[in-house]
Amino acid sequence: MKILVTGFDPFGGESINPSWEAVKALPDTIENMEIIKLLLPTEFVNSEKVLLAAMAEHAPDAVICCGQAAGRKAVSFERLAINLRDASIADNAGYKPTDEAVKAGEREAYFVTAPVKAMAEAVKSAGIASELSLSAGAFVCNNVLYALLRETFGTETIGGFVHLPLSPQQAEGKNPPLPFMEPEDMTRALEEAIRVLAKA
Ligand code: PCA
Repeated sequence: MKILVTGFDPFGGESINPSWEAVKALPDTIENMEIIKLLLPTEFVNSEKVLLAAMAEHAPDAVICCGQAAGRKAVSFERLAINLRDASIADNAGYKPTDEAVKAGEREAYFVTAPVKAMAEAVKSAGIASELSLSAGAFVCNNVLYALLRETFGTETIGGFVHLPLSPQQAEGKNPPLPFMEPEDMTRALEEAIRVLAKA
């Protein structure tokens, strides 16, 4: 099996993005699955293009995208993507859409096809806080997840999304204080979640 795992570049004035830090640190194989790591730009338009090009190139069996979600205290497995762009800050290309569709006139939402309950359970069993989430927001992460699930709809390709807390260095000095997680734990959480796919 081939698994494409993506992380985003830093945005919103941060100098790192814990999602890419965690993805970058993954091993190249997990239980005979080849792990392909890809950095996505935190840009509405380009992130979709970069993702779809990589999917066309590698034809992965599963795609797990990861992003930063300041304020979350656990590794969050998203359950759906909605057809909405509503940004509270500009993306890295300076684009700040309000109440726009990801794809005009298309379906309102897609459910992820990754086994999120088993994945969240596996992370919890490894002693790392995990949860399920009903909204990936309306910024670039949700947009990428919508694009991924639209592309894989009706196919065998598994699609999922993991939101990660801030890393300690990002949380330091934030007022009000925000939860954080150790980078090693975030990487291990992804590894445990991906391991579930070998049995899926
Ligand atoms: N998090 C943002 C976009 C990039 C990232 O890492 C989000 O939650 O939409």
